[in-house]
Amino acid sequence: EDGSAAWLRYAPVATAQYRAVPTRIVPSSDAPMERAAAEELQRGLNSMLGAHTEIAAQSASARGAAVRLVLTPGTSPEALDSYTIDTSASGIRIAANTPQAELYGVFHLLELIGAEQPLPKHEQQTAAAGIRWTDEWDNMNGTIERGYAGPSIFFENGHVRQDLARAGQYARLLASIGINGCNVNNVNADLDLLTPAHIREFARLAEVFRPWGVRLAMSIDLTSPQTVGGMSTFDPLDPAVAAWWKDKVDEIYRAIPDFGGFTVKADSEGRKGPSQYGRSPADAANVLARALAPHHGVVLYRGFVYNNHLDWNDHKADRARAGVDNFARYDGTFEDNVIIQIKEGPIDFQAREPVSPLFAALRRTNVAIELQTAQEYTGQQRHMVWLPSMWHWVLDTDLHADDRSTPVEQIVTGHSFPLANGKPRRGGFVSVTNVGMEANWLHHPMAMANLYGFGKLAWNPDQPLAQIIDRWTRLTWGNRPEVVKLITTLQLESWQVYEGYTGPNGIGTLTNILGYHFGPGIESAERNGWGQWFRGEKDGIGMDRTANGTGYIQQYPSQLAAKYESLATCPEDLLLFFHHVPYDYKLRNGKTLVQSIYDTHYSAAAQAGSYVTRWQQLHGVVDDERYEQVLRLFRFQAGHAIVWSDAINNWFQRISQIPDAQGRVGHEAGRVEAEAIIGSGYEPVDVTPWETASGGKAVV
Ligand code: BDP
Repeated sequence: EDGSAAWLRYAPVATAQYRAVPTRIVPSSDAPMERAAAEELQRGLNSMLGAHTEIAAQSASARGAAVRLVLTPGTSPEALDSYTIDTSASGIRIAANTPQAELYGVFHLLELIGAEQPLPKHEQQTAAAGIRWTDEWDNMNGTIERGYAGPSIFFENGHVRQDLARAGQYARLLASIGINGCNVNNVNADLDLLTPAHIREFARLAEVFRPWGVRLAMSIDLTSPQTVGGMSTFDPLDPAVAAWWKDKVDEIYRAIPDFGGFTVKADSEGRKGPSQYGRSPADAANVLARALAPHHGVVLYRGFVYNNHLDWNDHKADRARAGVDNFARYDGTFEDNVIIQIKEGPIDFQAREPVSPLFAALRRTNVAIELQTAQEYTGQQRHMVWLPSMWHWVLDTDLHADDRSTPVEQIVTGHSFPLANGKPRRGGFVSVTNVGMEANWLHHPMAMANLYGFGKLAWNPDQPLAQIIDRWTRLTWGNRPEVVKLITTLQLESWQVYEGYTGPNGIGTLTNILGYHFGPGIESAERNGWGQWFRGEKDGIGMDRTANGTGYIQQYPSQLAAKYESLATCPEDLLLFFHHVPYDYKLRNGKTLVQSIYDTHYSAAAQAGSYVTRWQQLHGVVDDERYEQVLRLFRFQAGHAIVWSDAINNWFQRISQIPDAQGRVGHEAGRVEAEAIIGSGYEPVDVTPWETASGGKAVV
């Protein structure tokens, strides 16, 4: 059990309730996707039920009991993927409106069996939105930006890999959770990506995705007309530039007829963009959109545009404002195949942020939500953090646009504001995933529950979290009740535990901001030019984003703005995101802010520590290989949670000058400091920043 099968292990199940499942499969046709669906069904049934299932010729469809796959295509190319499953005396019928939905129906049936659930008499499922993509931040040299599980499965040495077996396996995993697009390269795109030679290589990748209904997409750099085309400009309003993009896109579609589209990061973190020519994001997005439209391709233009040279001394400067400031005024001017891809929060994937107000500001423009399965700021797959808990909270957040109910999930699925540029709205969900060559894809055996959960929420954002994690656990670890109970309990508590020992009360992830984003680095998160600040000062802490401060809160629709603006109604888990308050500010639980910070860190670190002993109950119950891997990671997390909570509590005690009421800070029980050990050849040294080592010292 090396984890490579993820949730598609197809382990044997108790067969009693599946006796009536026929052993004959009648495919809908011999086309590649339909063939893949029939073969997947055969593989799953044989493996889980110990059956000898055969795939019949299509013409055999009329006679005898069978699992029948039926394709009834609709007329609109924009129709959402949909399938039904019916069981009756003559067998099981899976009917779908697209070949990929047929695959989804097959995977759903197999999932029910794998999780030992009863089969439905009749079930109908339709995707919540058309865009259900992953973004992979892979570079063509084989490295992955913010990838934590080995090198790229797509590229090496500047080329698409020769052996794409793993890319094909990944596409199958994506299809099994309803994902229909995969952008394979870094949003910080290689500048020579679009050369003819590379496009031919990308076509090979698209080929291994195709049987799984996963459309290949690419991130592109807007300077490509210069860097690849040799032109003197990349001004999106220059007709020659528009012509270049049109030719380039036509060339791509000749090689990849089902190409999904482009993702664009521009005018952000050093990437060039339309601002260089005084042009807008709409100008840039639309020139690409017009080239892609005849082929039904889309542009996912990222809303992650901000000035990364903000001045710390300017108390009005606020990176959180950038989304609305840069995009709201262009609402309604984007082509209808442009989708603005908005990170879930206004900063950058912190352990908790409020929802981006840009979702409510774009009323006549397509939008998709960008979530991050790669745990960049949430423990980098060395800590267990089940992010669907956070995502569900985000998707459920009601922005109250126009004083009516407009939860994020209704916005990104096109229900709250039904039109974009006069056409039915398109939108959806994107996950930055960054799988790698390590056998189990994401390093931590628990981390694939995040990708699984993403797929499930993208298909149906209303699916209960408890059901999602229950299914994942059964498929990944087996159906034994004690296994299911323990793993689901741990996963469901993990986000709040992580938040508790890293950054509660909306302070954000107090991590090393300038480098690798892992472990505490509190001072480095201030005065750094990147605007990711929490303004810890002598008098108090937190970013003042009220009307007196940066004014960010006013970017929300009025009801929500009023709630955040007032200390009396601001949710305390976002308090320091919105307000600058004194350290002895009284929280609703009666504790002072600083005491609550101390207590939360110690108790969350202790809870993370408890994962180890709780996990040990499964020794000999789950397979040894994954048991040991998880045990090792839980031990690491337990230790690192202590490092985190010590660092933050020491820092708070020093800056606030208010001691912990229980006297723990700086006197943590059971601690032996490395510098207190007398050893030859070692010397204590001061550590910078001091808070990242207990007592500010390490030994070398
Ligand atoms: C930040 C990452 C950086 C990405 C950027 C982005 O640290 O590596 O390039 O987001 O999303 O979180 O563009």
